[in-house]
Amino acid sequence: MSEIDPDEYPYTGVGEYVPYAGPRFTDEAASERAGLFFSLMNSRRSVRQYSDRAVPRELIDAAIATAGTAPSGAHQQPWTFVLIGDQDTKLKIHKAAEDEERKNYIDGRMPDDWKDAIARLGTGWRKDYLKTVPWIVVLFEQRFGIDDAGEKQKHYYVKESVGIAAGMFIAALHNMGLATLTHTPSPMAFLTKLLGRPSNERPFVVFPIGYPSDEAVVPVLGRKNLSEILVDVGGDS
Ligand code: IYR
Repeated sequence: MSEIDPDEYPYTGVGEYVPYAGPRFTDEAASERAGLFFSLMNSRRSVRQYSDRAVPRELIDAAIATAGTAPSGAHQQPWTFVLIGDQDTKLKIHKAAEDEERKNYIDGRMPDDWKDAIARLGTGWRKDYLKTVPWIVVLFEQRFGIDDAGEKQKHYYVKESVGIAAGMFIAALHNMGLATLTHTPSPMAFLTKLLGRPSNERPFVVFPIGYPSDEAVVPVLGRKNLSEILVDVGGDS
């Protein structure tokens, strides 16, 4: 192991260091893994029809643990995953979410341009899946922390950090054959109260989680291809 030269890395920091323990692959092995992982992730879709088949709690725990490995601003890990498995709470979330979505879709709170933008997704105010799924996870962002002395602690890059954790959560679930979707029943403030969360936390996204129903369908949407999302500014590296 090479020594860390404080002159080359003046910001190395004050903590202790251990050797990096992540995997190292040959280019060939990396390429094969890359293809497999792309195929797996490219089969992910937001699912709105679920089976009521039970999902072992340990699978959800594993997905949350995986999400918790996400990088975060100042390594503050500003996320809380609230797990709901009891039917009574699911029904309360279902009712409150539909109440908000009815105002959005039916009572004109959602502007026409927004309605137009999501029309091809086939969504509507009814959110039956919130009653069907065995689990709901509500991910909260911690806008600031509270230190041991009860003082407010500033959190950095909260949305970026929680967004990355959400992505890793979705990938972990998909890797297990579990389905989910990112539901944001806006406004979501009712979740803070309903789930008894402290005032430094704000709901970020609702994840209904379960096995897809055998009849589940998803809209034909296609994805942008690589040349549409990659800008190559030249060079061979
Ligand atoms: N939150 C609403 C509306 C909605 C908004 C977007 I942006 C979507 O991509 C999908 C739906 C709902 O969940 O129905």
